[in-house]
Amino acid sequence: MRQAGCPSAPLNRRDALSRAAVSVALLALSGCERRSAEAPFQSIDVSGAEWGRDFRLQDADGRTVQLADFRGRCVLLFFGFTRCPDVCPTALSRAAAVMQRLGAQATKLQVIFVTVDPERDTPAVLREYTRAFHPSFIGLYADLATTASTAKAFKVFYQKVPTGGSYTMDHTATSYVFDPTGRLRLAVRHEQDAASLAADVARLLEAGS
Ligand SMILES: [Cu+2]
Repeated sequence: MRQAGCPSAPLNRRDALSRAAVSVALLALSGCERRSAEAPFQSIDVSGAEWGRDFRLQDADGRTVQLADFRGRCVLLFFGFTRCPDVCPTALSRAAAVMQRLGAQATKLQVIFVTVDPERDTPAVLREYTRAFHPSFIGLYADLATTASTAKAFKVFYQKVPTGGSYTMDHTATSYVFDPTGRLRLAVRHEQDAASLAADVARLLEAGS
């Protein structure tokens, strides 16, 4: 009865059945949660993480910047490089859209772009780049060793990829959100939309400092 050349059919069926079972279980779970607690964040909740505690980097004016400078506000942190063709512009455009959605609360969110390419992203380049997305965004940099240790502390991977006579950078596309007390709370997938990210940030702001 089963056709030769279609060996995956039984596997698919089993897969579909187990997926249905999982869905039912998840539905039951979410029903419970809705009664007892708030809905989960749309971003990945990394509250209590032992990593990503702080950074010490330079801003475009050469001032040392660390997380404590933003107490009382949420921080959206992203690592990238200004010559990035796609991922960084997308992430920063989304951050700008989040600002717009936050409305009056937008002053309570600081967006920070950390370059993983400090050799080419000079302070002037960084300033011009971040301001093109939103006047309040800031770009931070460090020497190569500090850049590497900071990225590692945030579980961010990056590496140079040669392109003919030049190079581009591969890098992690995750953004991070800190709450107003300076604790790392959320990891944001590159694919997540501005609306759900804005809702998550608003919730952290409402929870207070
Ligand atoms: Cu990028």
